[in-house]
Amino acid sequence: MRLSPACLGGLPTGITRPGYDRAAQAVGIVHFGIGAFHRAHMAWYTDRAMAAGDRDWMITGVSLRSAGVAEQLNPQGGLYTLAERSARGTALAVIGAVREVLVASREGAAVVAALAVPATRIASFTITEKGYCRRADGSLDLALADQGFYPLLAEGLARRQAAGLGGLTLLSCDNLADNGQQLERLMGAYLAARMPALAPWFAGNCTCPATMIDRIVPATTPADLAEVAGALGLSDAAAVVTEPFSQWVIEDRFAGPRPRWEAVGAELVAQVAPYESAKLRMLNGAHSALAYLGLRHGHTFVHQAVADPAIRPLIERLMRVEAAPTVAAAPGHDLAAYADALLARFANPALNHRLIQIAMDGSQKVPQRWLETLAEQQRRGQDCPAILAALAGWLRHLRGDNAEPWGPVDDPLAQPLADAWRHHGAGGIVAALFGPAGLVSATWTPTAADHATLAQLLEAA
Ligand code: NAI
Ligand code: CS2
Repeated sequence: MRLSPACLGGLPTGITRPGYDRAAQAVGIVHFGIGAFHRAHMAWYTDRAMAAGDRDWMITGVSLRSAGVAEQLNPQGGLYTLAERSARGTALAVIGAVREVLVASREGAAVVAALAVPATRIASFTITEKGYCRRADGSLDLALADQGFYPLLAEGLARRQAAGLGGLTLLSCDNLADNGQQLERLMGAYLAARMPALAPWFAGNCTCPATMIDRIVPATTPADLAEVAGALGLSDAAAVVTEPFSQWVIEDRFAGPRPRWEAVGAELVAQVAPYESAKLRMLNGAHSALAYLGLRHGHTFVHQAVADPAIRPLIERLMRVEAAPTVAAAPGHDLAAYADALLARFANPALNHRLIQIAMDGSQKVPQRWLETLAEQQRRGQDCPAILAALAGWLRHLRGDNAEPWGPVDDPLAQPLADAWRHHGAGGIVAALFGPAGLVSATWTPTAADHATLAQLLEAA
């Protein structure tokens, strides 16, 4: 039998279940990209906010690419299990905040209608870094944007304007630097090009707060589903697995009402940047380094790579010596203790976080994870040997060094990056990717010394 609202009463004791009347709650949030992370993070916060007494914050999920998650969640009435795993064991909770999932490709009109309902106050996003459709210089790629969330959101906002409704808060929960500001700029650019009459209304009525989002959520595996089914006595096609840790820092700049997420652990602050740059440059920077160096050393999971004495010192250096000094920490945020806590999280033996998942989409991740640190340290005249070693690991990955056994490179720029390797080889690949006309990013221009170090590292491989 499959998990569904009718089964909630019969779940084994010890499994947390929704602490509110789901059927009585209206939808207040439309979420684009309802992948594993959203289910383990924002939906979990929202579920607990409603359990704490908040009302009408159910979530309508939107799938932009495939019907998979709709097929997992809709037959279960939106219910799914969240499994929190650590060395101490697993805690299970059934989360009730999702009402349904719409598939944009066949239910676009329903997505627009959901955005235009008066009770909807927030449109949120976990569409991966590439979902924002940015070019290497950060500008909007209009042709790509026409295929993504932009037209649906624009149409929904136009309906709200026409109906005299308030604007929406657009909440990006993706790992981009300045995610709120970027979304605001990109949506503004989309409207300027495609619906110029709506642009001033958007600017005057909608807000895009920045967020720092943190919880390690590996892609769910068949073994995870089997374990959850064993504990539930029911199958659950939409279960997600995560660590006990979670953090959410949100810029308190909403266009209208919002859930009381602060009652369930979120931090509402005036400035997210200090938390966000620490997280992106230290956690994510270390994660990507573990991915490319770990795959090279034959590892599969993060906990294996971080335990490898050939890799660990580089990761420590990357976080503590190279990234941390570039971060203007928030008051009371001890970055040395933060690095210690990150290493302990990476070592979680119960979380089989695949390096190949983190290695995906490097062209979209590397700029905010490594290149901003490199650029800042370059201004200070400091070298970053750990990041350069990781960067060489990524370049080798792009060359296809990990194709056996991991398959082809999974990156929206895979083809142009492979072409760049073919045309430029080890001697020219660095110049082709970085700097003002680079394929990947303009934020960091390598010096002659960086070129020499990278050439040496690539040769040694
Ligand atoms: P996932 O693979 O489970 O879900 C990704 C979602 O994004 C899916 O709904 C997919 O359809 C959508 N998507 C993919 N490419 C897209 C595109 N080009 N345009 C529009 N939508 C697209 O991945 P998961 O784990 O949910 O992560 C998603 C994002 O959440 C990450 O890229 C990151 O920015 C953020 N995040 C993830 C964390 C994690 O540990 N999994 C933690 C913190 C943030
Ligand atoms: C990871 C992140 O997949 C990746 O690239 O580095 O998703 C990481 O798990 C999260 O940002 C942790 O909050």
